[in-house]
Amino acid sequence: MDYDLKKIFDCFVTEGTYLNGESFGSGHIHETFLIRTFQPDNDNYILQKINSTVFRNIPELQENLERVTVHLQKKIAAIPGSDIKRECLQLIFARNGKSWHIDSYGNYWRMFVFIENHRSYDIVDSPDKAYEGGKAIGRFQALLADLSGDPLYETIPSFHNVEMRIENFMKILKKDPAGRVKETEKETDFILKRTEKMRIIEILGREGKIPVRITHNDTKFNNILFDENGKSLCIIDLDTVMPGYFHSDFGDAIRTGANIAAEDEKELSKIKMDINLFGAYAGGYLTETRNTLNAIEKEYLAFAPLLMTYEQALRFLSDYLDGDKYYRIQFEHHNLQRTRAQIRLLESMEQQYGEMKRIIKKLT
Ligand code: ADP
Ligand code: GN1
Ligand code: MG
Repeated sequence: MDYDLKKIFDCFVTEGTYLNGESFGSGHIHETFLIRTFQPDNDNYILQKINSTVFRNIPELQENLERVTVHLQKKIAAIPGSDIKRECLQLIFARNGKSWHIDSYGNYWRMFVFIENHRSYDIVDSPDKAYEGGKAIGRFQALLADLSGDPLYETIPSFHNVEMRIENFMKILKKDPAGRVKETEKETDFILKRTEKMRIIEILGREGKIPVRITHNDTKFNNILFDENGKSLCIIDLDTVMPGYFHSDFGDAIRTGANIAAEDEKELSKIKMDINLFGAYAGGYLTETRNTLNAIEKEYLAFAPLLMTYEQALRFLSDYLDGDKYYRIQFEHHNLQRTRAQIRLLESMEQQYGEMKRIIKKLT
């Protein structure tokens, strides 16, 4: 889709003037563009067309984002030697006084300062990066623990409620809206065999054994930006920062950061969870959170990557059966390929679960 990026950019309050704009990044949700400004000394920007199918209430989404980014900016600015421009996501306001702009087609747009010279990793190539990523997520959770005021809005209701996602999957199976159920019997079987086991975090939450905390909820490893020296810089993609369980963040970062292959790898034999990357991430994460997590949270930490990989397989498969309505896809059977890759990854984790539990026990 072609957009008049300059016209949209001009609706925001910026110092520099528009030079050019191009598609940027590999996110699955929004349409993201890097906007370069004419003046070399001025900031460049990330302009996003917000996915309004996924996020149904954009004023609430943006209010969360404003609160979270301002809170993080204040806290990070107080750390000696910090670089606020690169360590915090910074929203740019539109000329209408809001942090979003609606174009003449009814599309919602928002803008951030572009974090220069960052690196982001779809696949992690060293335990050092995994450790650093773990520390960054742990620190992020700690920084948000004292966010004051009302609870954040639930920008996507029941986002990581796997029981609800299973229920929804059953409905889709019954309805078969895209006529694809028949070709996914093997994958569906795999999912259905594990439904009981995967409910445990929800059950512990309901019993009050695992507390609700402010979590990121989308800790895909490429949402952690690094600097040129391999140090973590900034956590981005804050749309789903809201109340949740720490397990979601730990699990999703391992799902994406300890897999030695791509999230959608076609060649299933290439997919494996690397136990060293797992251990390194967990080590970094626990340096920041060891004193916060309660005993039950710690006990179930090793299970979290299995749960989040299961949930992701379930989500990709549900979307495939639903006719590809949620995730941006690059080719026709992309969501099925993604499902198969996540199933393979979960099998790899299941094989190594004993060792994962031993590592966490040692680290806690
Ligand atoms: P999605 O929800 O679609 O994943 P993100 O907010 O994660 O959207 O943005 C997509 C990609 O754009 C990111 O993976 C990252 O590469 C890039 N990106 C987003 N915000 C910034 C920023 N402030 N500075 C630099 N890159 C960014
Ligand atoms: C989406 O936005 P992005 O691409 O970082 C999704 C995550 C999934 C992920 C799978 C709001 O993440 O929940 O785990 O794709 N984000 C949303 O790659 O649904
Ligand atoms: Mg993202």
